[in-house]
Amino acid sequence: MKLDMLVVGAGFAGIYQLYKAREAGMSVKVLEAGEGIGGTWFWNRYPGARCDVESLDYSYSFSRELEEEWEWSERYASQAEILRYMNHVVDRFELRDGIELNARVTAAHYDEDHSLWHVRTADGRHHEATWLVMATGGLSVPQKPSLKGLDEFKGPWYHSARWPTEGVDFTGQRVVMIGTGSSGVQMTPEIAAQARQLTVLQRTANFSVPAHNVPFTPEALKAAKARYSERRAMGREAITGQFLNANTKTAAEMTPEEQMAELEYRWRGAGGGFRMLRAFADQMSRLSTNRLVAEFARRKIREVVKDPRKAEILCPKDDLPFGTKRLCVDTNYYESFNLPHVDIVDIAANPLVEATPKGVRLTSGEIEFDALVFATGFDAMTGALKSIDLRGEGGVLLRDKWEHGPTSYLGIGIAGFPNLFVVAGPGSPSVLSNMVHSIETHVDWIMKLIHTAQAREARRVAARQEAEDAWVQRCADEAGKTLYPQANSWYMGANIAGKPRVFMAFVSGVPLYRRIIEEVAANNYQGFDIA
Ligand code: N01
Repeated sequence: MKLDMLVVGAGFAGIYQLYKAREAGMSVKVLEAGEGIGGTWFWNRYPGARCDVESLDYSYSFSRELEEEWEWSERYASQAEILRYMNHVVDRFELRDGIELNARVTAAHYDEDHSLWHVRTADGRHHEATWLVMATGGLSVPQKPSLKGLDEFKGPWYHSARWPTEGVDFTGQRVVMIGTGSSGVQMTPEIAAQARQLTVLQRTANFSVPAHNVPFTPEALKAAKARYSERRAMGREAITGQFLNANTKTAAEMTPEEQMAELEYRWRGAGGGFRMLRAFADQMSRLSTNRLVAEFARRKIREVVKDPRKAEILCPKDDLPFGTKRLCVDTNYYESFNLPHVDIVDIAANPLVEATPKGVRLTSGEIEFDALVFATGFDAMTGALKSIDLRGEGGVLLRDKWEHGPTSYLGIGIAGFPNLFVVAGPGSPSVLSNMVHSIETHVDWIMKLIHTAQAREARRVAARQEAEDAWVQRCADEAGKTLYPQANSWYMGANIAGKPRVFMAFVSGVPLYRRIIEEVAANNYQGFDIA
């Protein structure tokens, strides 16, 4: 049966897309690879997994009733609580029967003669739809490093993004963990609390800031909810789609005492988390200002970590501007290294050579342990889309089109791939923003475009190549005005060997981006052919 719409992925994006398409009276189905809904929050169930965007912001805003009735228990929600929330949303809005689980999409081919998409799943099933929405997420294809001889290792190994559902008990074990991004930083204190010994292998030190997570008291939650619409409105006008009380002054406009007071406020309890990215208006564009923040953060690390050897390894180097690799937000990460059984090893200086039956060999010698944990991240932004045999007009394979990096128009449409939309894809603020906010913005916009096409009885909606080229250039130009491209980050594709080095997100913020896409819509969807 031909559907109006197929959606790939049942995370935050796919669930909201299903809700909106049903509200519009469309026939729609979501195909989800996992055996449960939740996307990133289904797969990433490693110890300590928690969202580092505050729960009151990292949640749907489309339903006032939902906002009212759901009670977040903490300032930053745990993976388990977010997954409960997503399941609640699916049941509350009666969406479950629109989602097919265990349905990994392996191919999607555009049929030019009939203006529709043929979609196949791993078990050989075939579906057809006019519209195809890729809600596949930016961080859904895990990266296991090609550690030589891994098969030789006799103990168990785990990846943060494929954690066993039943959990892992490390009590009494010697554990080695590779990777110090957000996942590794969140896991460290949790594994340290169980293991007999934890050795963290770090290739690049990144900055991490304290979350200051707290449970909500009923009074605090009630007060926050009383001003929820104001909070959402402030979020919409903030660069990352969440209100972080951004300082509008540049560092040069402040005295050294004012600068320090600003930084202290952001590091301490009243601030915390991503507020540290907004201490000065020019901190992501002027190196001298960024260095003030970086030096402040290094001082804090040295204050917390008592062993100077460990502290020096944990301090990010001067060639990594603060925040240009995704900032980590932690609870007791640096403090964990004050425990005698927790150590950090700099594998840039002392490289990892291979796995052995009892552990791993570094240049300096072998470390023996019982269990190995990979916190080595993802083939970010493009991994999920490129893993599908996704073919547009003329049979062009997306994988080939994106050989030199992802290209799109507004991060939503891809020239040559009509009637296909990407939610929070490369070329949009996506991973630099509060994802749930960006997802709602995209889905609402996509639905309006579809309504426009339907009202005109159009069968084909496609981004124009020249519009895509101009947008790709604009994204690169905007990124070039910032310090972001200086880092070897996953934003740049630098964490995957051989991946093209391109800054993959729209860097200039949620409010500007929203104004651009609203103008495009107001100008008759300039840059799209609606035929
Ligand atoms: O992955 P990462 P992640 N040998 O890519 C190292 C989101 N997230 O899973 O920096 C040795 O950040 C790598 O080293 P280097 C968030 O957006 C959100 O931690 O490439 N080491 C790095 O230290 C986040 O940014 C939450 O030199 C290797 C680490 O592994 C994104 O997901 C929580 C290596 C990978 O860090 C990804 O985070 C968790 C190798 N071959 C994640 N390959 C929230 O709280 C990689 N590394 C919302």
